This record gives sequence, C-alpha cells and structure tokens, in this order.
Amino acid sequence: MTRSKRSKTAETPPPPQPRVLVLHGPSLNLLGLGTPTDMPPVTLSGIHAAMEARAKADGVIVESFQSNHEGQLIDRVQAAALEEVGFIIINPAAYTHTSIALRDALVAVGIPFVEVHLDNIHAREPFRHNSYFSDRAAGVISGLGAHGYMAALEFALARLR
Ligand code: DHK
Repeated sequence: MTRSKRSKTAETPPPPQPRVLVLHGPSLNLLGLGTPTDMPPVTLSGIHAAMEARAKADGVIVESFQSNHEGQLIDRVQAAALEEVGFIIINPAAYTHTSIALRDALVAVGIPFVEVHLDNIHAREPFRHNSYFSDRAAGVISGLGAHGYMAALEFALARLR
C-alpha cells in the first residue's frame, strides 16, 4: 500500500464559514422605490450589499431573504436550522404584530436572533406597539433605519466569533 505524501494538515478541510440569515417581511421589497428625494434611496439590495461586505471582512456569509408570505418566511427559518445558520436578523414587518406562527418557528429552531425595525414602532400607531418576537429576541433595534441592520450585524459577528 502506498502512503500519501500529503501532510495531515493539508487534508483537513477548512471549518465551515459561519452564516447569518437576514429575513425581511412583507412589503420591505418596496423600500426605496417610493417618492424620489435628494438622498440616495435605501433599498434592500443596498442594505444586503453593505452587510455582505462587512461580514466578509470577518469571514462570515450573509444571506438575505424577503417574502410577502408568512409560510415562506417560516419555511426559510426551518431550512436555516439544517443549513447551520448561526444567527438570524429579522424584520418581520407587519408580521411583527400578528404572527404567532413565525414566532413559533424561530423558537423551534433555537437560532439566536435580533429583531430589527426601520421605524420606532413605539412612536407609531398603538397596534404596532406589540411584537410577538421581542421577548424571545437577543435584542430589538427599532427606529435607526438601515443603521439598525448594521448594528444587528455587528452584534451577530461578535456572537459568532
Ligand atoms: C415595517 C413594517 O412594514 C411595519 O408593518 C412595522 C416595520 C414596522 C419597520 O419599521 O421596519 O410596523
């Protein structure tokens, strides 16, 4: 039997890159597509690009997923458990205030998550003040606009280190 000349270290596969999943709920696909202003619009693709670039510097993969459908968001959360996603950042949008089903999915997979809202939901209508997610979230960021996603990502990167 011939013995491999390659060293053991060369045969050891690199550890899998940590993964962060960013979930966006209904109508967030419309972000930045409204009335033109002097400011460059904040879009989901812009938010994703900024998060991806920041995470890459730490060797972390960021995937973003937006859906207008509750079941698709639930399916994505369940799939994340099989993909060994280490952290979830979620803006459930209007499902924040309605979806026990999406909350249950997050609790069931047990992946730590941060809840993000672009607006300060407590400064809006009373029906937006309740969240079905906050008591199970590692933290909640509300009202910082797109900065909220970057702040959540910094937290996730620190947790994954
Ligand atoms: C987004 C929405 O679409 C609303 O339904 C929520 C959230 C707030 C946000 O601020 O990102 O109430």
